Amino acid sequence: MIAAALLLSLLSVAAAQNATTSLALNEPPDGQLYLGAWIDTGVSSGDSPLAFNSRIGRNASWFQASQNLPADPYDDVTGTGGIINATKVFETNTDAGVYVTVYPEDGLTAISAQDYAGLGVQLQSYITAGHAVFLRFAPEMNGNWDIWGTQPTLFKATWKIMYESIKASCPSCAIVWSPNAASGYPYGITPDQISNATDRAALDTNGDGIYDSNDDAYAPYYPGDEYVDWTGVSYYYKGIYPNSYNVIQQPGYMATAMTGWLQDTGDDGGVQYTEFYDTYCSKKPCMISESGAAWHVNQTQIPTYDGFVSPNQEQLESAWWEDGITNLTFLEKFPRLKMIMLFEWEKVETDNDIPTLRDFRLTNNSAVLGGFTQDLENVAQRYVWANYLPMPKSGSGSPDQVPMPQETVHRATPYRASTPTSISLFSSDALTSTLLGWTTGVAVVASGFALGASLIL
Ligand SMILES: *[C@@H]1O[C@H](CO)[C@@H](O)[C@H](O)[C@H]1NC(C)=O
Ligand SMILES: *[C@@H]1O[C@H](CO)[C@@H](O)[C@H](O)[C@H]1NC(C)=O
Ligand SMILES: *[C@@H]1O[C@H](CO)[C@@H](O)[C@H](O)[C@H]1NC(C)=O
Ligand SMILES: *[C@@H]1O[C@H](CO)[C@@H](O)[C@H](O)[C@H]1NC(C)=O
Ligand SMILES: *[C@@H]1O[C@H](CO)[C@@H](O)[C@H](O)[C@H]1NC(C)=O
Ligand SMILES: *[C@@H]1O[C@H](CO)[C@@H](O)[C@H](O)[C@H]1NC(C)=O
Ligand SMILES: *[C@H]1O[C@@H](CO)[C@H](O)[C@@H](O)[C@@H]1NC(C)=O
Repeated sequence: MIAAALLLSLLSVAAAQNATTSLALNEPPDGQLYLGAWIDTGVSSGDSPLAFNSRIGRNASWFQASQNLPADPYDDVTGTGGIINATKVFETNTDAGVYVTVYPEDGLTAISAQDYAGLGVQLQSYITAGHAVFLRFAPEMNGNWDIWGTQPTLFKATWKIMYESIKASCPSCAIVWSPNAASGYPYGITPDQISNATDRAALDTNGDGIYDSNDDAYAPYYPGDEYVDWTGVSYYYKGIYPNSYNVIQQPGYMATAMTGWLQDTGDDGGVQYTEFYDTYCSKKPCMISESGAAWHVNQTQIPTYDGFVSPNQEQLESAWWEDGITNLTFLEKFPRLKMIMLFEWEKVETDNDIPTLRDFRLTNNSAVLGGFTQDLENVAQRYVWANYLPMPKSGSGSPDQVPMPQETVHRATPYRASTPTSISLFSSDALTSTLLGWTTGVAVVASGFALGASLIL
């Protein structure tokens, strides 16, 4: 009896362990993670997943692309709009997954049941062709730079409908809930920009009548564990105020995406923004859904104080990857972080009314690429790489079976890519001539934030 009871309890311990260690959809084994890339495949860049793989000498496991829902008409001049062109992933001749970011560009209420059904069929066709799928819907919903932002009540209601609709036709699609990383929250957003009283109350999570960094940057938008397969954050380094010149990031900056702790030299030693890792990576695997450090190709407002030395592109970018992507201390500290997605784009972004051309790419400049691939070599075993799989030629799920856009329009402006265009909140008054480097800069940002962004609801 005792032996049987012991056996039974051992079995239940084993079963419980199995339950807690079972992997989520698309989750790589413990001790490993994915490296994915979001490539600018627009005609003006001419880049492709195949060319990216060739540059790094490895086969990335995921490639990201975005489309709107309802889909935009296809533009045959820029090659944008419509639905994503998954052939660009298939032509790597690997089983790399298709990571689809979907923007509800016409607003959360503009999506019909048919739109979801069509998206589900589209995504399922990639799985049928042998390519796993992530769907990241309406990302960065906690910011206000996109039409679906700062609407927590509507967002959660829409999300549940989206989740159930997609799962009905694409049960193996892994659906990613992915806010913007909390640093700088609430990103200068004022209560009058929140659409209604219900949402204003929902965003004042500590109920003190003030919408500020003490409020939870994520919880108001979380639809619940039963509606999420993976979690993630967008995370970038764009310099220090006013985000228009090149300066090396502070050590441990990558960890801030997980812990919410942003170090500075102020009285408190830093600012505690909403913690991410313990809350959102424990029950679900998590990812950095898009990421990069901005090299300001055309820097403006360069500090003139003695001792400021502008880094070169490789120095700036290596500080970024050595702090995260190739940093074993970082990877071991956050083992539930199971994907890092590179934003391989160069684009103009505007912060504080200063537009700069920003190069986030780790594989374009040859010195940057050389340094990156060399460091990646040291941690290559840590990452899951794609295997080889011939490109599907015909039949269900092959590119020729995926519905391609019928409509053709000509548009003047290129298709957008998603990154917050403004996360610096502070007037230039806050920047004093005593700026001495990143530490002081971050302190200025933090104190400017405390002064400027505590707005009464
Ligand atoms: C736990 O998982 C292993 C491997 O999948 C399996 O062989 C074993 O029977 C499972 N144990 C229990 C108690 O479910
Ligand atoms: C990457 O995939 C291609 C195409 O299948 C294959 O020929 C090549 O050997 C792979 N490269 C590596 C480094 O595995
Ligand atoms: C999709 O990508 C493939 C491979 O690069 C290309 O041949 C094809 O023209 C593209 N289709 C569209 C509609 O852009
Ligand atoms: C940036 O500066 C370079 C070199 O001065 C120039 O060729 C380029 O046109 C500038 N780009 C932008 C977007 O201002
Ligand atoms: C690696 O990550 C740890 C933990 O975030 C950090 O303390 C350290 O400075 C990083 N190393 C480098 C070289 O950036
Ligand atoms: C770097 O990007 C530019 C476009 O921004 C492209 O013309 C050039 O071929 C790229 N170089 C490499 C080595 O990828
Ligand atoms: C804000 O109010 C709540 C409660 O009435 C509604 O459910 C939301 O849909 C509404 N949000 C928007 C953006 O209209």
